[in-house]
Amino acid sequence: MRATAIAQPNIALIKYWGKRDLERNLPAVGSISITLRDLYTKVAVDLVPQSRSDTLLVNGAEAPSMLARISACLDRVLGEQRPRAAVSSTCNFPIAAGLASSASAFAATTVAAAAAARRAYTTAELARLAGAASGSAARSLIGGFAELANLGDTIEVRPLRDLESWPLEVVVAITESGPKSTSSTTAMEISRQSSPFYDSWVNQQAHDLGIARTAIAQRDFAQLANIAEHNCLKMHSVMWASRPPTVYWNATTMRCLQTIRRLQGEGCNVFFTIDAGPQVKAVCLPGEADRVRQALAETSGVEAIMTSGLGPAARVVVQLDG
Ligand code: 2P0
Repeated sequence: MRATAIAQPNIALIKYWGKRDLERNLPAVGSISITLRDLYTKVAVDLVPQSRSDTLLVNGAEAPSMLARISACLDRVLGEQRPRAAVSSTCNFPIAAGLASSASAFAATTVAAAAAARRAYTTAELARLAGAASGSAARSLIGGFAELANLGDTIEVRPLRDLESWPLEVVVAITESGPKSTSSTTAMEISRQSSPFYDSWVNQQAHDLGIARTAIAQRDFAQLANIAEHNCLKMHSVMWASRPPTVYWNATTMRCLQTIRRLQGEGCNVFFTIDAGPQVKAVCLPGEADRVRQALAETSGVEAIMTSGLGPAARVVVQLDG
């Protein structure tokens, strides 16, 4: 039995950084994200009962380094006695470069595996399964604006607003397309164990989530911009102060921030956010994307630009027997 699913990456406006339970991959904080439309990962899962091992192709090439994590994800969705699977993934943007490729990959894998085996999971269950593989993947089970609530011994995702009713646009400035030097899982643990700012980060998150939730409900762009930039800079401050420090930024990252500050000074409705990598995501009101795109493209060191509107939830696109 086979199924193919597509999932879009999501960009956190209020960030997930830190784990409360490493074993079960439970986050230490809730988060709020937007799911993107034009970036995607498409995953086909083919259950092969006669096979003895899983296989993984990423963009047509064997990817042995990622296979263990995919196999563990399949175990969670289908149980350890499951048939082996041939998994094939295609992604239209750089992988492991701070563009949430693990969010879209694990959301799509979870949804495709469940569909291939005809398991009728609810969205809440799929989100928990995807989140156990990669925390941010849970949010890609929701389209538009999503909140991941951290409820103690579990997580819950819910939509905050659909993608049509506030069609924000995102311009991504790629400043370095290679894979990141430190995985987010490793960097989060270093932050938790050694950053003097970690506890205040965790303690202030409910406050930031509340402000962002209200800003999204009221479509208050200025308020959302203010809290999202603050939350992003706070997350990076936690990691800069850890030992060893984690600095994902490069000089071009900083230049992009200066470009965005200049645009804001000129009255442009745009704000920045940066994840576990050096890329800069500029979130703007509809109609501002061309101007933002041009300004970032002219910023010295920017390698490429991707633009996207808000996108839908992870979904099955093909389901076949035999
Ligand atoms: C986020 N990031 O909220 C934050 C902001 C990166 C910076 O979620 O360890 O790959 O697999 O649960 O989901 C990236 O971390 O981490 C991430 P794991 P994940 O989007």
